[in-house]
Amino acid sequence: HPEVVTFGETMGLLFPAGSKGIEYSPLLEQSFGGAESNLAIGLARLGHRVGWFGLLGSDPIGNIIEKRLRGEGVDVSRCKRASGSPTGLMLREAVAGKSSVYYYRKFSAASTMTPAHLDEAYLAGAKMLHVTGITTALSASCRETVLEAVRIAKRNGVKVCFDPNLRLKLWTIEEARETLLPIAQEADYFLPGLDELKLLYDTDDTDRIFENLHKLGCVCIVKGGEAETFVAHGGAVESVPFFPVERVVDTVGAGDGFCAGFLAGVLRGMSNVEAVRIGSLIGAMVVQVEGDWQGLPTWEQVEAVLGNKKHVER
Ligand code: KDG
Repeated sequence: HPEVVTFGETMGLLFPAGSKGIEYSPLLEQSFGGAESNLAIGLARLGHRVGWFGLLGSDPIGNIIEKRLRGEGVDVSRCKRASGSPTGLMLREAVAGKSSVYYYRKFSAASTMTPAHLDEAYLAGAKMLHVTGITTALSASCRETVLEAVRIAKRNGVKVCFDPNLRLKLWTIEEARETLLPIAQEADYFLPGLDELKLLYDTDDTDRIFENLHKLGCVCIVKGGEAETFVAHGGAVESVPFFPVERVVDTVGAGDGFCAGFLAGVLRGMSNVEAVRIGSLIGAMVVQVEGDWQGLPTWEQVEAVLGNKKHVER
């Protein structure tokens, strides 16, 4: 049975083959991405049993996603196909260092998910449920599905990990606040970015932000300080320095990689601070490789970087 269960929308991804923008690129490369499936790939590579499910379209992009996740060792046994709506798509470009995403996901298969898609026994058998705010922004029925999954987890003693993953292309900040903060209240682990907290709490005052986090009462891991991650727990705040990065190639997926590393640390019985170190190492590895999940390491690669194991080249 999976140790961690997660669900959400995974979309096809199209992006220019060269450094030109979409408008002037006759060729687009193809991949896929989704915050929750990125996390699932991350955990699977780190050696953990993880299940991801969602509603995909009955189309080639859906096939690519399901087959690749299965190939990565993610349990997709609860994944379903919709008959009347397609797998969502996103186009991405980086022009003059500024990256933009264009979503084609309204009325996607994933947005039609309802609480009826939840398998209570499957969720109840896990140690951890991971959900993100993206799913709650897709539709009212998706929001209800996340809330119901959290209720199922709580009544079965399954820990809840929540990444707000604020996407202001999907909803307004007011709508986001109203939905995301109550879920954070229910979570055992809350993993926002500092920039997201500034928007959610409508303040740049970090002291006020931490006061709010302390009131939540859960373990809060705040990503993206200047050069550090903060662990706010039990009224105290600890800071964990970032891992140095030689060259940032693509920051998308870094938060999901961080979260995978953090959860792997927690599952391996590490302290929150030690688990954050693993998370930030993985975040640093992901940003050095193009793609949302391609740079996610195996546990052996993590150990090699930490110096616990020697790398044998040939
Ligand atoms: O966290 C990375 C995700 O943003 C990306 O894979 C796509 O899930 C995605 C989204 O909704 O933006």
